[in-house]
Amino acid sequence: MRVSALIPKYPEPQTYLGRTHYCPGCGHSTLHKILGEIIDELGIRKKVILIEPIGCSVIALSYLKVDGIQGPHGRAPAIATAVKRLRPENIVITYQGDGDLAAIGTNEIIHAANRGEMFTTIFVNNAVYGMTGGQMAPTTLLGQKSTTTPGGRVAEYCGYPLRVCELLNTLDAPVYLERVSLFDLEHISRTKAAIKKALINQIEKRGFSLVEVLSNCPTNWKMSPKQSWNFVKQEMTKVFPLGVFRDK
Ligand SMILES: Cc1ncc(C[n+]2csc(CCOP(=O)(O)OP(=O)(O)O)c2C)c(N)n1
Ligand code: SF4
Repeated sequence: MRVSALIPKYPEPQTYLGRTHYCPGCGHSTLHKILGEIIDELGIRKKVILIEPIGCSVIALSYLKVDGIQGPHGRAPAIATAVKRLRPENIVITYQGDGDLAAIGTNEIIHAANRGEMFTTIFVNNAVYGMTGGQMAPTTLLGQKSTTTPGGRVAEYCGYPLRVCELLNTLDAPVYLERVSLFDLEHISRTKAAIKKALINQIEKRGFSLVEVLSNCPTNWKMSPKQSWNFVKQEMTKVFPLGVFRDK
């Protein structure tokens, strides 16, 4: 028997195109790959409309072979609302960072979730504004250094880290809210399962789902990829506990 016959044949990725521009070890790359796999597994590639944000993932559509719209400065939920209402047969996904979703566009996500819009949000919480050089985000931890909090975030001046899943869990309409992470293989699998579930919710017309993904920014945190994932695991999860907040 030839050795090649023993190697399992995996289907060619249809959606994820690979070769991203992200910094080495950045969670955005892993997340794009997972999202591509899920879209392939659900067979929805031709139905997906991805609303990409402002931030490092501003050109996510260059790496995922789906239709989409660029929704800068936190407005992805408004664009997604319009697209989903006009084209209910499509699968509409917003992909947003914490600067984009939880600072610049906080009102957008709260009202879209409160209206129970029928789209799916992937919220990437890496505790800083990555693309613009590591400024403090609403999700920056107390004491965490950023370019705008060089001595560490102080609650008296900057408030406290904003917990988006917990905030949205006060609303009646959302059907699914979960916080996951990518710091090891087990949690990458959990993230994949959560995003898949959120998309199945949309396929089954259940309502608004959001998956918050605790991610890293080794470049702006000034850490190696390994150190940055340890920071996510040991420090971020204390402030942003993982788990399902809503599943109805
Ligand atoms: C100097 C400057 N200020 C503000 C902006 C607007 N802006 C674009 S990306 C970004 C930060 C996005 O951060 P986040 O949503 O956390 O995404 P990440 O890059 O961390 O993935 C901001 C504020 C800009 N482009 N340039
Ligand atoms: S700056 Fe941070 S968030 Fe942006 S690609 Fe690099 S590591 Fe990722």
